[in-house]
Amino acid sequence: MTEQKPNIVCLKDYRAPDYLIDDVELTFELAPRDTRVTSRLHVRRNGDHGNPLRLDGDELRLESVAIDGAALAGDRYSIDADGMTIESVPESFVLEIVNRVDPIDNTALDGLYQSSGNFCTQCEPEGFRRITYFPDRPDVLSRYRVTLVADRVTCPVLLSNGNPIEQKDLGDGRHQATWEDPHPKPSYLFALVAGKLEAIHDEFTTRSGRKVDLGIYVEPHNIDRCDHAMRSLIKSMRWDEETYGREYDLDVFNIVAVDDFNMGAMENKGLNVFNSKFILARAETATDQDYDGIESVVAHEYFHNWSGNRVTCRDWFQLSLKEGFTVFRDQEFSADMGSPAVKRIEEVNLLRQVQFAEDAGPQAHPVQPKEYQEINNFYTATVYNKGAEVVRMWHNLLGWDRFRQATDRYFERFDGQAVTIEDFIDTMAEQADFDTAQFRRWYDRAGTPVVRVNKERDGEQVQVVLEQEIPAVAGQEDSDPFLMPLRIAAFDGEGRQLPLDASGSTEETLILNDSRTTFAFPVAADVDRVVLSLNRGFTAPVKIQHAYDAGDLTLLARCDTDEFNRWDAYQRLVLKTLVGRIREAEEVGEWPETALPEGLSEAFGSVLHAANNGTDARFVAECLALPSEPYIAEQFERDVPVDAIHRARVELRAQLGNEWSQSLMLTYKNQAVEGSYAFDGADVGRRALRAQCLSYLNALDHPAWRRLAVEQIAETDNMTERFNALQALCVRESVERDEALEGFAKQWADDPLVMDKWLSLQARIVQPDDKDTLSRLEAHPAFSIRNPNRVRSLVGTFSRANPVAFHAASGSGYRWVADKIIEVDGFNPQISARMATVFSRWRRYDGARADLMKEQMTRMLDRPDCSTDLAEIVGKALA
Ligand code: B3K
Ligand code: ZN
Repeated sequence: MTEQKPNIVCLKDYRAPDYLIDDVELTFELAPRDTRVTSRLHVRRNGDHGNPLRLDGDELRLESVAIDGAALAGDRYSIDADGMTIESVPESFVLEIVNRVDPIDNTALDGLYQSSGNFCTQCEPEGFRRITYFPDRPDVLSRYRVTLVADRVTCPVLLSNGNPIEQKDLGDGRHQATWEDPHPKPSYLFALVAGKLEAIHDEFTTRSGRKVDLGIYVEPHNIDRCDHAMRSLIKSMRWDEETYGREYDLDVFNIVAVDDFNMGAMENKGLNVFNSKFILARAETATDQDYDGIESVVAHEYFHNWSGNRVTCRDWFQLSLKEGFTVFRDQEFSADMGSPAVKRIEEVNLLRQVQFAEDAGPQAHPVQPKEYQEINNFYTATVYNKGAEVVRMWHNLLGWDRFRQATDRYFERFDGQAVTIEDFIDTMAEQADFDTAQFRRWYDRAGTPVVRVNKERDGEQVQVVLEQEIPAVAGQEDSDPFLMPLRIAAFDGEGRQLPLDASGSTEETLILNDSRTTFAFPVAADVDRVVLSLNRGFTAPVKIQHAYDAGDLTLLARCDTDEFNRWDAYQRLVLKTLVGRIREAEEVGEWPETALPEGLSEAFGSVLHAANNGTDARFVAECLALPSEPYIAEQFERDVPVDAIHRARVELRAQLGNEWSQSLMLTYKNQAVEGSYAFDGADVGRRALRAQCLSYLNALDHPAWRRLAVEQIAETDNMTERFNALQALCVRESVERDEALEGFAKQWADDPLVMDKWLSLQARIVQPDDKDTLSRLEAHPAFSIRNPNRVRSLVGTFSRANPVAFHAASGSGYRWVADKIIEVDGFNPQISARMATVFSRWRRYDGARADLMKEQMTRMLDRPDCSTDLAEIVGKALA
């Protein structure tokens, strides 16, 4: 066990910086080993005090320190493990520091490192201190002038933030380029890239007439995979002007794609650095899902230019200020680019599966956390996705016009400043006619509220009672109610939408702000049945409990005019069937022989047939997708029946496939896409629906359906259909499956992003205790433990999407994953800590499994060199 006491950073301890730095001049003499960094900081005292100057620094080799040109003797400053202190300094001065770093040894991918031999940086949140000594906190904003010096042959491209100022040859085989960023920014937005890269270029003229040169830089062999990202960038720039009135503010905007990257992408000012997964796409190698991901991540990083860069965070407790808001912005952008209902379904799926789970476990924290040990552990679904839901509620409560007035004011008032969530709330509150103090609870209180809804019919009136229940989590035990908008409607037994008031309006947004809220509406005496449609469009990020019977859900799945709720009703129906079977098996002690419930079967058929009657095929595909095993597991508070969940799901797929095989086959044929691949809404929908049909059919042990998949692989021109068919074949064991997997590996051996798909498909199907397959995959040339994308594809998918093997009763799954985490922790703590969250909710599993999980967590923690990142995650889980 690490004996060191964790260093806890608390929001309440925030103090303004003692010194500000107006201008930064950096010179990098780049080399894989011994990169020399010369930093000239124009420092100014902030306020009246005699405090020393403290600079953060991590793993730096100091060469010299000088103030106003005079070198400092060793006794004028001190160096410790976290930085440098200079005891007495003038009121304002120029501090020159020279230090060295070794990018080639930087395996944590944080700070200045190399990817495929090219230099790149990642500084958010605390990576800049791994480059040079600096007050590495977001409330110190400076103008940067950066000069890069490097070998002309190995580094023909030299990029940094802002606008290019000059480039020259140094005559000794090296060249240099200088970049200047006129917009003051915190150090976390600094970036440089140098290497052998090629670019595609385009341009965008802002509505006030600024011509912006756009560039996407990639390794030369990827140059034919950048067009979709460029189109996405241009669409994002236009959308932010049209929707939020936000214009771009530099002469250039560059994006660089790198293969080794800890997360999705980074919004460095004017120089976004991306995980290549979120840039590279062409029809033969990327799926529709990849195309979607690229569009939304490119948009997300671009939108940060205002929500994050121009207006930034005072400290890291304010992270959701930029992330929640920017996620909401990118969600709305994607909704506008495609199908709003499908987009909303995807968002809620993620929220329910990842954020609700996080919010119910040992890592639960509010949207604005109050303390942390390692800030990198707080880039979470709560900060990002629940944060976005909270912004969405502002938007729903204020309405678009007032919300937009508030965002205009926010950007204008705080432009160039580092601000707080409180500042955002205050600006929204100026437009609000409700109790914003109560609304603030969404930022302060962890846990997912439950809203229990009861309905009573009293003659010609329906009385709806809504009660809030606030779970005790993470030491927060109060049960004060939240303020939330909840959109509702009602239907009669024929599926006709009922008026909710005398004016005839058929939808109401209730504002719940008490533990108990009632709402009544009149119904005609001859209406014999009333079915409520609750939390339409998922207006509030809560769990709704209401005693729906199968008939209610079937009716809503067919008739609800809110598409999101139509999907939700169908999913609830499926979930009800699955959970019912699992519980029955538990009760009787053996697996029940159960026929397919008629209501569910009919609902399935009517959803499937809706695609032939003009319903968006993509929406239909979303409905037909069975709830994932982890989401089914969420329905069980303890002793999660891992194996029964798997079995029930497999069995239901086969029953539905069997019952509807003819219609599935017909739909599969009808939805075939004519012509060559295009990333176009209608075609994407058709492919998604065909994928579902093929998966249901392949749940049956019949060569004809396997042949269909094999033919699809052979005949298609694109990765979406190839991958979907392979995935369908993976629904059960077969010779065809094994041959297809082998053929795929041969064909795409040289394409790491495609091989990630292959790794994850197999991680998903590897059987419990099959150590040989895991060893074979690990040893495969497509895998590398050093690359985060590979690790996520193999280890991440195994631990999150293959519960039967991860939770194998022998403990072999836990052990294998823990081995990988320990190995990764030796060189990349951000990734090991993230991987370890899969163990966090060990208490929900039966005693034997819980003990085995605990044992592995103790093993991870009980190492003298356990990183602080991993120690925080595992320590909290075990506490
Ligand atoms: N802001 C970055 C995330 C940085 C994560 C550092 N561990 C990407 C984004 O949310 O846009
Ligand atoms: Zn972001």
